[in-house]
Amino acid sequence: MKIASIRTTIVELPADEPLVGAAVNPQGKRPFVTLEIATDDGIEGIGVTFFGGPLTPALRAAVEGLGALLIGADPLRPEQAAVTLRDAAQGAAGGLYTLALSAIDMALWDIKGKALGQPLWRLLGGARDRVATYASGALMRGLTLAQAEEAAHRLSESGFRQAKMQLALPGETSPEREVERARVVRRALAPAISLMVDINQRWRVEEAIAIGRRLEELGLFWLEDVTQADDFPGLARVAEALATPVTGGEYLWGIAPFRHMLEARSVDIVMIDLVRVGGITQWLKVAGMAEAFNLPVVSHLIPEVHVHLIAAIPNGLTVEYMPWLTRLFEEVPRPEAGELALPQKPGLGLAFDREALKRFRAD
Ligand code: SMN
Ligand code: MG
Repeated sequence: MKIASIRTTIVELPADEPLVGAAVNPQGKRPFVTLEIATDDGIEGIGVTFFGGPLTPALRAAVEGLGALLIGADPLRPEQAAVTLRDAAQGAAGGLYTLALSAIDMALWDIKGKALGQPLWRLLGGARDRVATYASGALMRGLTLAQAEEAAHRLSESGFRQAKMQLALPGETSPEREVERARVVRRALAPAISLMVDINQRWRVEEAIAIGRRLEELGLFWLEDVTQADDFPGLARVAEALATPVTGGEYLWGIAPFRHMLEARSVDIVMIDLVRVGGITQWLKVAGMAEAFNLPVVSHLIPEVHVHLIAAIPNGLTVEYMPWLTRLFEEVPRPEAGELALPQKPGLGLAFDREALKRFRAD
C-alpha cells in the first residue's frame, strides 16, 4: 500500500459550550486544519490539528508541505514517516512542525486500523474495557461567579462524575477570591462529582503553594498547570508541598521535555496533548515513560481520538471531554454516566461530516 494523495482544509467551528451552554465567547470561532490521506488501496485516513490561531493558514501549509513528502510512502509505517519528516525539517521538534506531524501521524494510524479491521484502542494495546471521562470547558475563568455556580448546578444533572473548572481569575484577584470561587463551584456540584482545577500556568510557585494549601480542604481530584509549564523544579516544589495531585504536560512539545519533567518529579499525573506531542506514535512513548515512573496519564482535548489512547494503555486515568470537534464528524463517542464507550469501528472510527466541512470551510 502506498500514500497516493493528501487533502487539507481549514474549518472554523463555533466556539460554543455544548455541555451546559456556558460559553464565554459565544460569537467566537475555533480554527482547525483537517487532513485526509488517500492510499492506492482505496483506504483513507483522517487527521486534524490546531493551536495555530492566526497561524492556521501556515499550519495548513505545513501539513501540505510535509504531507507531499510522503506521497509514495508506506502508510503503515508511521515511524518511518516521522524520520523522513524530521530529517526534511532539519530535526525540528516543536511548533507548527509538530502540530502538522500530529495530523499526519493520526491519519496514518487511522489507515492502519482500517487496513487491519481493528479499532485503534485494540490495535494499540487494549488495556481497558472502560474509560472515565470528565466535563471540561463549562466552568471557565471568564464566567462571573454566578454564571459559574449556575453552570456547576447544570453539570450536576448531566451524568458526569468528574468536572474541571479554571482558577487564576482575570483582573483583580486574590487568594480569597480564588478559594471562594472553588468553594462556590464545589458546593454547587453534586457531591459525587470529582472536581479538577486548571490554572493554565498563571500562578507563581509561592502563590500555587499558598492557594493550593487552602484548596486542600476541597479534596480536589487534581490541580493542573499551577505554574510555568517548563519550570520543572518549581512544579516539583508545588507537588511536594501539596497532598492534592498536581497535573501537567499539555504545554510540552514532543517527547523529550517529558523525560525532564518526570525526572524532576514535577507532577503526579501526566497530561499529554495529542497535537503538541507529535501524534499518536509519540503520545504512546510518553505514556510508557509515565508508566515507568508509576504515574497515571490523562488526555488533553480531542476526546474522539484520546478515548482510544487512554483505553489502550494500562495507566490511562480519564479522558478530557471538551467537545470542540463534535460538529466535524458524522458520529462521535458520547459520554454516558461519566464514561465513554470504546469505538468499535476500525481505525479512529471517525468520518468527517461532508456537509460540515463545506459549511464551516474557511480557506
Ligand atoms: C485548555 C487549554 C487549551 C485550550 C483549551 C483548554 C485547558 C485544558 O488547559 O486543560 O482543557
Ligand atoms: Mg489544562
